[in-house]
Formats: sequence, structure tokens, C-alpha cells
Amino acid sequence: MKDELRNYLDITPEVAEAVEKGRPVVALESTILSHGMPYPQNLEFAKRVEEVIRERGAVPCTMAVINGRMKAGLSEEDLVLLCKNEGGKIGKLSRRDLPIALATGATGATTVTTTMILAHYAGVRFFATGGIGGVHRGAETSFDISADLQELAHTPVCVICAGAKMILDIGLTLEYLETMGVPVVGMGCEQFPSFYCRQSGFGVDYVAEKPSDVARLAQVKWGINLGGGILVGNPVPEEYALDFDYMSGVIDEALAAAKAAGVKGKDTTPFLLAKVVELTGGDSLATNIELALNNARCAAEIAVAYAKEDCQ
Ligand code: PSU
Ligand code: MN
Repeated sequence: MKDELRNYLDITPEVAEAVEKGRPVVALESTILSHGMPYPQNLEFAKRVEEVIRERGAVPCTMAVINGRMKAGLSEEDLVLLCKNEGGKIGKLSRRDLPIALATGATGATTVTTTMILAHYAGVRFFATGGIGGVHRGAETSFDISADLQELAHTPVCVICAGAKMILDIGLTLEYLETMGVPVVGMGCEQFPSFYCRQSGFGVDYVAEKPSDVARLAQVKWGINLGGGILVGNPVPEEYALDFDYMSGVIDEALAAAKAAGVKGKDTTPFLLAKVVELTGGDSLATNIELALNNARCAAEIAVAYAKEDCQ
């Protein structure tokens, strides 16, 4: 870590030691906790996801900003604070918000974008999440394109997700990633998954048969100084997948509700996520939790393979 970063970033001793010794570490985001799942299921999930990473032989590293400090690795107290989100005071911090949060001593959850930034600062190469942000439907007039895609273009972190939700335009999201030079990998699948569903109708650039295939790709991409990220789509386990047509209907309804309520900008994604949970009577929450745990397992296996190949 660069010396000047020490003024702003706290890394737990466990994570710092693992990074120093080239051991596997997996980053986790906190927006999925504060703005993606209700309390107390989010707290239970936050602890469980760290456990599944440990079970696979890697060190978990959940990211956030607490009282104006970037944190790589959180205490249980931090997790409770983020999950309770009392009074809705926990911010949702993207790249543009990060310096403001640090300058004002704020507390906030990190999105895919800011989790990648903190992971990069802390020397962590792999990051498991649920779904990424992307090009929103109607972006041709709203210009709503998640900063996650720019971060994937520039920051050398490999993100393991269950694809992108159909609240987004998945075709345009993949076009954007192609323009930005981000390899999109299918973990044992030929189609980029669509979060609740295993398929989307859109193909990936490379089918990885096993976690070490992704580790090898990362070694090569960063080895030839291409920099930037890698996106891995890991489909939700069959038994938790939801019906494609059913979810398409739910998402259309959620989008209509967002339009009627006049929701815009950074509030759009959290609004849609909460609406989908409501409309599915909680079924989508169970799927969300299971797919995120599945991504954490996959990310840990990739990180373990990467560390074994000694290619840091
Ligand atoms: N998509 C999901 N679940 C999430 C998010 C997106 O299916 O929790 C969160 C992630 O933190 C992601 C952020 O980085 O929302 C994207 O927000 P926006 O669309 O405002 O960029
Ligand atoms: Mn947006």
C-alpha cells in the first residue's frame, strides 16, 4: 500500500498479513447489506458469507467507510451498524461519493465500484458479490449507466457475480463491457446469467470449466499489463433459480412502480431491489442470499488457485 493511503485506509491485521504473504483473500461489498437486503437477514448473511470464504481456505474482507475512514475488513460492530442502517443514515458510496465521505467523516456502504477501489488499495484481487450495476433500460434517454462498468474497465480486480438483474438492459451492459475491454467469463456456462435465472439469452466471451481457469486468465491479463478488471458470471444454483417469465413480469412491475414514484439516479437500484423482494413475497431474497453465498465459494476457490500458481 502506498504510504499516503495509510492516512485514509485501515486494513485489519489478518487481511494485511494474508496480502503480504500472497495468501488468498476475497473482498465483499457492503451496499448489498445496507441497501440490498432487509435487516436482520442481511446481518445473518454478512456473517455466513465470511464463513463460507474461510471454509474454502481464503480470508474474507468486507469493505465500507466508517466515520470517514476506508475499511478493508470489518468488525462485528461495523457489520451491525451497516446492516441496521438506522434512520437510513448509511450512505451508498460510489466513486464520486468516496472523497466526500472521507472529507466529511461520513459512514457509508461500498458498491461494486468502491469495493473494487478499496480492494485494489489493499492489494486484494478477487471480489464476490450478488449482481453488478450496468446499463439501465432506457439509458438512451436517462443516461443511467452504473459506475461499476467504468471501474471494471480500469481497476485490476476480478469480480464474481451471478450476472446482472433484468432491471438492467443486459445486452447493452455487455456491449459496454466489450467497448471497455472487460473479459466476461461464464463459470461453467455459455450464457451470462441474469441473477435470479441461470440464463439471459446473451453469450459470454470465455467459458471457464473450473476456478483455476479464471486464475490463469487473471494471471495472463495482469501479466501482460492490460490492467482493468475481469467479470465472472456464476449462475445461481439450479434449486434456487426462479422462473424467467415470472421474474420478467415482476421486474416490469417494479420498473413501472419506479417510474410512477419518480425515482431517479442512485436511488433507482435500491428501490428496484426492495420492490422485487416485496413483489415476490420474499422468494427473491432467499435466492439472492443463496446466489451470493455461491459466488463467495467460487471466488474463494479462484483466489486459492491464483495463490497456488504464485502469480501475484
Ligand atoms: N445489483 C444487485 N444487487 C445490488 C446492487 C446491484 O442485484 O446490491 C448494488 C451493488 O452495490 C452495485 C450497485 O454496485 O447496487 C449499483 O448501483 P447503481 O446502479 O446506482 O450504480
Ligand atoms: Mn445509476
